Amino acid sequence: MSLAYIGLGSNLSDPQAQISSALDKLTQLDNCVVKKVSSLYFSRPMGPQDQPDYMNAVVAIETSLNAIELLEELQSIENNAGRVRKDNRWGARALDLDILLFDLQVINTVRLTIPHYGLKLREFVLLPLAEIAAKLVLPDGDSIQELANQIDKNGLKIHSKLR
Ligand code: A4P
Ligand code: MG
Repeated sequence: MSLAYIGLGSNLSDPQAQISSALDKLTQLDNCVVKKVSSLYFSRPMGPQDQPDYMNAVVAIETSLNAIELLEELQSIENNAGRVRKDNRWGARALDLDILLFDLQVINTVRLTIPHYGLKLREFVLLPLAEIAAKLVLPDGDSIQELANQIDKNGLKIHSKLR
């Protein structure tokens, strides 16, 4: 079994409901057990500012899938949430599910970059991750808690409990 961390984000079509329903779908996946769930966070958009604010969360799952198989499951959950893949980088979306970490694996292929390329630069990833995995250390030796302490919060707030 592997331990993976997944980042959830939404800023369209009732973000809170999107994230809550994505969590239900993750819970229902065969070969995956949701182990930890962060709070739901309210965050300001990274990237274009003419889009709604986001809700973000991070969950830890134990899985017998490999990283690519997990990506495929996550993409089908995104597609079922009505996500339309557009060529608008960092634009608004109903649901975004990113694999942040997959054990201590380092993967650099066309389809997958793990750890996620934005992990260390995003307050809406680092703070929820530190909430559920304060002692986590990245493959390069950096501590999640230290990165979370250092990053600019940019208005990030806990909105509510997710579970
Ligand atoms: N891919 C590669 N590595 C991964 C990974 N670790 N996890 C590939 C998931 N996917 C990965 O993804 C494009 C391709 O990335 C996939 O086909 C997969 O093979 P996508 O979900 O279609 O595209 P995207 O998410 O729009 O791409 P991008 O540019 O990576 O978006 P980001 O970086 O996720 O940013 N502001 C706030 N406050 N909160 C947010 O959550 N999110 C974004 C999106 C912008 N601003 C935000 C937030
Ligand atoms: Mg994505």
